[in-house]
Amino acid sequence: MKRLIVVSILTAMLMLSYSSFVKAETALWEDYEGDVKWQVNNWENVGMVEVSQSDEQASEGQYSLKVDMLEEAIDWKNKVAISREDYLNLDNAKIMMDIYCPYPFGITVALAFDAGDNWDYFEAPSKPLKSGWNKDITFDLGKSNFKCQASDWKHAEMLGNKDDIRKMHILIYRPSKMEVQTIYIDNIRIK
Ligand SMILES: [Ca+2]
Repeated sequence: MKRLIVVSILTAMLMLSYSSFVKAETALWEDYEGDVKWQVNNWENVGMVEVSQSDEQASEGQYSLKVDMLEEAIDWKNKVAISREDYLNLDNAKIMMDIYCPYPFGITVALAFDAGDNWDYFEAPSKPLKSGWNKDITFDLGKSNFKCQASDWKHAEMLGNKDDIRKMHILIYRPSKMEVQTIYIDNIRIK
């Protein structure tokens, strides 16, 4: 009987550790179900934008992040940028997210990071959004396709200090002349 109990406990422990291992494979990092942790960037070359929690267009749970772009896009100011501070180890990582985009074409999304003690900026190539749901948009952070100061702002470098990320930025690029627009983001995962 005693041995049976020990075996049962061991089996339960094994199953528990297996389930936490599976969860660690793809971790939900941002679900927008709680307080909004994202700030709007006020860099010179970004347009006005507001973010808020929304109960529309959630792909996970009940809420998403509503991103209201409030200014006409022009050539040198053709994007908006929102950011969340967090210490992350993104070595060998991929980032996945879902975006609902009600517009037919022309909008793209990119990820960027501030990394290391100097908070150096690295930006991944952008990906096009199609009309409607864009589920599982995936950024592979292991490629030499980041632009940064060291690459003279060409997409040619590895993400530096990827085990010491300080802040994640989501950038929405828009064609010139696009005016007020709203998209929704949800379910950001780290794989
Ligand atoms: Ca959600």
